[in-house]
Amino acid sequence: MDNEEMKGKGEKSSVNVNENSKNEQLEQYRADAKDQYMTTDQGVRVSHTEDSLKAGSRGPLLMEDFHFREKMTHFDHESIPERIVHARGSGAHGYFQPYDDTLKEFTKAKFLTDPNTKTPVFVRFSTVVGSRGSADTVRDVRGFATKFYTEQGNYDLVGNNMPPFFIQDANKFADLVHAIKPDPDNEIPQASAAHDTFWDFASLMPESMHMIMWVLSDRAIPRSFRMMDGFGVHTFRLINEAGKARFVKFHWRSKLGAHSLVWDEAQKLAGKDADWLRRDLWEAVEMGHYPEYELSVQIVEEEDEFKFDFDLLDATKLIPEELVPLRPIGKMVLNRNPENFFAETEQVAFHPGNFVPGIDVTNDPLLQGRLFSYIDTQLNRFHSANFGELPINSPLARTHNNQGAGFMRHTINKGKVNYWPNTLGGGCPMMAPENMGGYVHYMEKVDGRKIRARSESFNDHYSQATLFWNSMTEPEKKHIVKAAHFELGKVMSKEIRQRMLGHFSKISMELAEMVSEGIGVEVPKNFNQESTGNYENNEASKTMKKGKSVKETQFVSMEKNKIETAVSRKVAILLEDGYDYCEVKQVKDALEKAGASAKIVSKFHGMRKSSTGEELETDKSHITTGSIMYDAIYIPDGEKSIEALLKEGDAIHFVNEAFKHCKPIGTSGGGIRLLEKAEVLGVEFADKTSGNVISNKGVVTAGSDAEASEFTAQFIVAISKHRHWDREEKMMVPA
Ligand code: HDD
Repeated sequence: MDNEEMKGKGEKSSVNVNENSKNEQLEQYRADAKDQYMTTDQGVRVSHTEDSLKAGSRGPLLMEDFHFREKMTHFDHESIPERIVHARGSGAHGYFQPYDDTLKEFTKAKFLTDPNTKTPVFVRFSTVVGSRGSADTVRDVRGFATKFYTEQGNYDLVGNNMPPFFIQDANKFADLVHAIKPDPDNEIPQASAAHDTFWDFASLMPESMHMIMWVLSDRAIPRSFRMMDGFGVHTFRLINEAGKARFVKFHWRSKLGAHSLVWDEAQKLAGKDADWLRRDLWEAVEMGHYPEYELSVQIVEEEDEFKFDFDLLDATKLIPEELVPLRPIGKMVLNRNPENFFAETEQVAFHPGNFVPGIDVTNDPLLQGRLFSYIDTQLNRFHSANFGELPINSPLARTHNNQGAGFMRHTINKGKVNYWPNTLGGGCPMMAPENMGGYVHYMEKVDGRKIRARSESFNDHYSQATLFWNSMTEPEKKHIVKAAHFELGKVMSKEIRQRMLGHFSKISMELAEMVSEGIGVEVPKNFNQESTGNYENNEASKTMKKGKSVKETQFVSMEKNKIETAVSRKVAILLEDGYDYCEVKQVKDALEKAGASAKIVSKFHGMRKSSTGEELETDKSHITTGSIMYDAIYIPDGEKSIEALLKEGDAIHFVNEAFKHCKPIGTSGGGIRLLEKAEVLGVEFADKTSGNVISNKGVVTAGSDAEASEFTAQFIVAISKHRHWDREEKMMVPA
């Protein structure tokens, strides 16, 4: 579906109401009524909106001023309750298209199997903990929720950017959220897990340890929503035409790879540009750098259910890709920004229980609990069961049922018959048999005693946390330790800190000792914190104990799975009057050709004159930007320009900070002097006057006689690698 057609989805808003000819007439009337004039909600043209109607120009306001009353009333009601979790989010429209029809063997869901269909989607990315106005770059899980407007109805894949979850049973969700949200007495801290209540809860919940490792990792501070993977988390079911079921896990992989910020940068961005991730997504879509994600599945045959050493129904576990490889099935492209944040991004309502034929639930107790929560919370947000009629929520597939009335009903159901079965309405709306697309729930055999318990097969809380730790690269391990120093360093209770160290010691003694160093408590000996869950031993658990497992996986580390590309990377060009125009032009052109964007940063806004008289306009002044807003920096040669930069504290800080944040830096000739002044240490530079180019630890330097093309080629390689952690040894942030 192309852009124009996608727009059609947005415009569908009015379609619900204007299917009859009276409403078409109304639309026509509205179109003819020259809509440049402001009107009231009743369509009456407004002659003056600056002043309210008064009894004399110094007198009291008059109630008969219907324009004032309506305008004020509308404004007073312009908000709805924010989401209890995932309040802060950003959305984009796009489409999903399967590569081929190979998934037909496993599912009858047409949108996953027909390569000729582009299914419209709306995606909302979010943080979990913070309020609607909180900063984007906080350490948190990111929501990754996708609504597929399929021909067979809406399917929602409501996932996160991490594959496990904190808890195994939905009954703990309220406790988890209470613990991580700001304290109830003083509403502090905003959008952060770093306080006693969260770590108190986590330290009493051994089942959260795997997820805790992910949250302490760089996955929790993504560089961009575009550079983030997504996971369906639960094991779901795929059902094929013959009714055969298989277990499935869903994965989104960003085509730009998964990349992170560094913690110091994330914290500074929260102040300097709290909208960092939202702006990045918006601007990328506006510029045509459409974010793309590959959808893959891991499929497990029903007979293999007990062949792993973890339970497929346990949402705190992932399936290592060594045991079940990913099967790529299609691509999602986000190519259109919402036109109205409130109407679309705020009012979109997801539900992990919105399924289409071919996809079904499992008995994962977390998933089962979610099936209740989402519709319940939407009722709180919209105060009406009619939220499904909102344009962003209404399916492309035609809706036809006897549901009617209620707050804000839009659809005008006609006739007298609103019950089923009926003869007066010709038996309509009719039931759809399975072969006509009717949804038939998978007939899983269920049989058990009523019991408030979990299967013993859920009772291993450390193996996958250890697997995660063992699979990290050295820099990633260090970042986890630093994150723990911060998070637990903010915890006042030493007892809680120590309990967490106890858990870390069960994950890895190396981890526990490294964390212990920074938080002032000893690793406890013989630590044992039993889970508060009620685990029941059963046959399944015995079989699973002997199941397949791995000690290390290649697929959880961002570093090991890095995709190298310069596309959409932001490069700051630091210059002042007197720069080398020819060099800037060549480098800028080459960067843009490689898909990066290059922006000129100077002390002040205005035109900057080169040594040969050409002029370039400054995009950002130092006061309005900072190195944290770029992926790389480039300082062109030019004696006067370099002399000026050497005297600018902001420019020196810019370079120093980018260096400490492990970002690529490129310069030539006299620019090397700026690197020296900015304490770019432990890196080999080219001789300033030579013809050499040297790339060392992401710092690319060229002598004044070097070929610009050789410099740009190496600089682009350095940019593609994103961060150069090998500098971190000596130079670790804060900058
Ligand atoms: Fe949830 C929102 C993802 C467990 C209850 N959840 C919400 C959103 C995402 C997730 C992405 C935001 C949707 C949007 O952008 O509007 N939630 C997850 C994942 C979970 C998970 C991946 C674990 C696998 N959630 C979970 C549980 C419960 C909830 C166990 C309750 C039993 N989640 C909610 C909610 C929210 C929500 C309270 C708040 C706003 C909304 O639903 O629409 O119902």
